[in-house]
Amino acid sequence: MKQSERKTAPGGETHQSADQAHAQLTTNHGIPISDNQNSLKSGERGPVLLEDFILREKIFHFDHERIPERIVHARGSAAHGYFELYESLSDITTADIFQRKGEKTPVFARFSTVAGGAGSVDTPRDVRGFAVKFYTQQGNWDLVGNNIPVFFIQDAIKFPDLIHAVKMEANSGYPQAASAHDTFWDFISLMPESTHMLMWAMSDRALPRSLRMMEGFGVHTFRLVNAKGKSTFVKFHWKPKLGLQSTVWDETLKLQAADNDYHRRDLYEAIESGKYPEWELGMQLFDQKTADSLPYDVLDATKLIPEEVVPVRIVGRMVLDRNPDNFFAETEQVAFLPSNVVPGIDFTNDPLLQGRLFSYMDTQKSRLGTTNFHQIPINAPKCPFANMQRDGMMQTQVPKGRANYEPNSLAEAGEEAGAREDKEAGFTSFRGRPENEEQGDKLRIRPESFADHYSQAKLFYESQTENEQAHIASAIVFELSKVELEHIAPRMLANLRHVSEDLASRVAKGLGLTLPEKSKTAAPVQELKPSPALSIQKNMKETLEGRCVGVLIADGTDASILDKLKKDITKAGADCQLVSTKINGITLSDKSKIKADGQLAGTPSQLFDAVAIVLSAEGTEMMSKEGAAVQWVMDAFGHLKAIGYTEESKSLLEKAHVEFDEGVVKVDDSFVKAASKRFFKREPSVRELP
Ligand code: HDD
Repeated sequence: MKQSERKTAPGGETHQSADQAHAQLTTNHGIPISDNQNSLKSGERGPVLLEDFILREKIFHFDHERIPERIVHARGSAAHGYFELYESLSDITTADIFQRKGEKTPVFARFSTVAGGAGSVDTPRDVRGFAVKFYTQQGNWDLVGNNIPVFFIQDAIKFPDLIHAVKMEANSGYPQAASAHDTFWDFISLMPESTHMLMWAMSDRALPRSLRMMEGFGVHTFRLVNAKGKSTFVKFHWKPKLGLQSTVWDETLKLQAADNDYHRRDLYEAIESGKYPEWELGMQLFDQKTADSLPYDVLDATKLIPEEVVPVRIVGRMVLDRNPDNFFAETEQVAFLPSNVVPGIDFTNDPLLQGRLFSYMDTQKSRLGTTNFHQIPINAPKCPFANMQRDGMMQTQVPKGRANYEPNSLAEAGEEAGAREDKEAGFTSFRGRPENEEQGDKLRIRPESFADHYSQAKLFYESQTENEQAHIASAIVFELSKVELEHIAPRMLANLRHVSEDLASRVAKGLGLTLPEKSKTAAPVQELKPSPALSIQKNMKETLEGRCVGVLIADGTDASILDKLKKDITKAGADCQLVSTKINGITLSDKSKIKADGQLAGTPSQLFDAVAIVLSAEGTEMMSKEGAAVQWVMDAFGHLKAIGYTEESKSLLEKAHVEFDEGVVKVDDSFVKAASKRFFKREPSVRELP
């Protein structure tokens, strides 16, 4: 019998009825509903009646449940939390959030991919959005950044072109969530200013292991302004407590098949289990003199300032400790606006930022349908707010009185007079520099200081480890191999020669092409000192905290070894997940019965940071005949992970062609230490790198 049939009694009534445990079911207009199972018909087998307002309202609402997805960053996951200030910054800024040491400010953070639609996978090669709404006592401050500190373009007027080029192609509607196609590389190869960010996008930064293990950046140079009106330039950084970690490309591809929601689930489950994700907020603070001394323009969003040049000062931390109650109401409806700054924080003339100040407000109107989107609870400030703006679609506030204009003298008649401006505490824009370049002629022009498109791309490449450089080269080879128009790859190679001759020739070799002449540059390429802070591998934390270890078990697995292993893994701050051919009734060596967390066929090893194989001799024999088990071990090895094993399991490793290097250890005390890292040195033995 079908579920639906079981629930419904012969008369078409359900067994449920409104009682103390359930609120009364009503229409949206409060009319109680007696039957939510059957539409209103004329006769038992007759036609459905138009009169059925209960049916019509339900279907009407359902038909309109979807709103336009974000034009970019459609796929995202979010959480609530707080920001806690480590030290007062009152000497640098009047921003209320930065005044009182130890004070906590509520936040809502949303992480996203850029190119894919709302239902696309979590793990494509892509930039990740890192947007934080701070509900400060002086209004909402939105820091809408990415996990990459620079951007593809310098001027907002190119943003629609960039996004059209990277999204699925206009005629065919594919590829979804992938930059490996003609139009992206056509555009990029014609836009040398994108080369620096391209290096980041082709690096492991675009393959984060977890949203909890990536950095965030405000990208633009902003200003902090103090009580004396003095401005300090600032670049914002988020540093993850769990350290930086990425996956390798083959693992990423396989993750797309293993779990569509890999990052979303990881974030949600970490918070549910009380392992609250945490980042520290850092600031690069510098003055005009420093800005003028740098060999690039701080208003150019394709440039970063190496941490070695201007250090990052850590000023507080963000902890995400609560999942949204409702995905749509919160994660989908949250509206970030780079124009949301609070007194004490201000913009610079970065032309990309200036364009964003318009774009986000505009997009909310088309997504959320009304200028009153700020009244949706997730968007509303948590401090009082009042002005003379009125009405509009979906107005939910009921302002009292007639003070909907200003100035008014209604107070003199004892009437409610409404809110007034505050000359002292109100937002005042920074006046600009005395020798104000804002007073020039009207021009559609890029400043000369934005002309250098390759020096920082080169800086980034040269700051990577050898293994990371190889990953960049192989990513470009992979992507360009998908490009069908034959004139695009040579044009890209001609540009890459300015980044690095080594990189260009590796890519050319990988594509089977000869190196073309160098392209023309608008400015000479400078020698900048490499910045070790830009490499993931040079800064990786050796830790198992926040990670997940998969343990392959079967009937006969040694109970005491498994028990100790589980304890060691948990003690190191990681999750331990048991994987077997069946979920229920696994009988261990001591005859105890346990449950596995995942069935082998649906729980491949790419879901784990390290694996252990704890099988008896019979278990090993059985698993050796199981293709998925052999693949499980083979992939863990190929994805450069630690593998722990028991003596009895050894032959399964041999069957999977595992080479016994420093990352392959016996499941004893040394496993947790090995599991705390990845073994990049192993890579040349498992795949050819360009
Ligand atoms: Fe953007 C969304 C980050 C340039 C126009 N952007 C969006 C989101 C992030 C960023 C994280 C998702 C926010 C969320 O979770 O809801 N965008 C950036 C960064 C940029 C950038 C770091 C460069 C430094 N963006 C940029 C430009 C424009 C836009 C130059 C337009 C001129 N971005 C948008 C948008 C979106 C958006 C179309 C889509 C949904 C939304 O705003 O709310 O307006």
